[in-house]
Amino acid sequence: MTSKLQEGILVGCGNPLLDISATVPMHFLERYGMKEDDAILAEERHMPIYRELAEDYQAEYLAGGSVQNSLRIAQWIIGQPNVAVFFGCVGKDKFADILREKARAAGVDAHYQVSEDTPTGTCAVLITGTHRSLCANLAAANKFTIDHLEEPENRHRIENALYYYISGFFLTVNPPSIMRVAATAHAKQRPFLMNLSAPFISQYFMTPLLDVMPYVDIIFGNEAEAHAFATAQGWPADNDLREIGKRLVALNKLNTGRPRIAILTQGCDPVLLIQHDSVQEFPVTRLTVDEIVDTNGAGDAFVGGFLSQFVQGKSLDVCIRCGNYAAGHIIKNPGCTYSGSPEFV
Ligand code: 26A
Repeated sequence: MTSKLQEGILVGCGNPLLDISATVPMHFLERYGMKEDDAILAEERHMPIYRELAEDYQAEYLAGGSVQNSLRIAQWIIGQPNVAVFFGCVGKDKFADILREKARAAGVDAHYQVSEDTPTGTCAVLITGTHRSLCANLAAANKFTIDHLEEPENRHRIENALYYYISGFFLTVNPPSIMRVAATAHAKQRPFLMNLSAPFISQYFMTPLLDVMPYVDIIFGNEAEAHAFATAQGWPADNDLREIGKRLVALNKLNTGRPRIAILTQGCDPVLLIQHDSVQEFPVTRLTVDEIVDTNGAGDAFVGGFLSQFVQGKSLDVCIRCGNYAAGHIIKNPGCTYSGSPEFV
């Protein structure tokens, strides 16, 4: 980082969650009807998972929540605090204190709405080898209301930002807030970035996702999420990822002066950058199994690395290379955490 960035230029909204992470045997997932590398919302039958992980599997507690992860990683790479502002809802408890402290330490300017009567959300992270399965109990995160964005100081923060990033996950909580931020971005001609987040978002939240899509300048996703979107849209089942990317960028867009871009990751296979009819590939450095601690947060870190360069006006090429660097780094650390100073040049 050489030149100083304006504070608060990047605004994100999401679910602040504390990750409860442990390595478990496959039969643990099977017992709860969960799949490897999936992300779901907890139902009543999943509630015992959190206690089981803590009592029987020496679970680790780590700051999580997809957007907050991305912003922490972006801040780590930018190296100048308070470039990123985060909104989400937590409870009044110890877990909220941990999240607040981790955000602050990373340099994220978090402004949480606080629910008086609901605990901070948690996410069970079930590690099986190089896979991870997520089960989120949103709790307080689900209590987020648009009132929080309407508080004068937060309204000011949103108006003053130059870049906006919201996860598809947040569609499960508060679509009106997403539409509000998207409309502000549009009115000010500033980039609005979104993530497909998980297959279940396209399966069950397609209506609000399509409502916001015309505002989306850059859409992120991995191969499973892109295929889930394609299936939910009724696109041909044999569509390959490139074809799905081209269809994603061709969906209706409000600001036609800035054509949509899709960035699709596929694990250790190359990242695809889709613009108009062109598809570019960006290779990923393959880690050995021994180097992998866990893949939790890899997608979020990719976005974080991307954002760290995007807000500095760097080319998409540099943004994606930094995304790959950040994802590679956090895979070598527990959850979406980093160690040492960033080494991206
Ligand atoms: C609405 N859901 C299901 C979620 C999440 C989520 N963040 C927001 N909303 N489900 C899992 N996560 C977070 O994703 C990160 C890994 O990509 C987890 O907290 C984890 O840190």
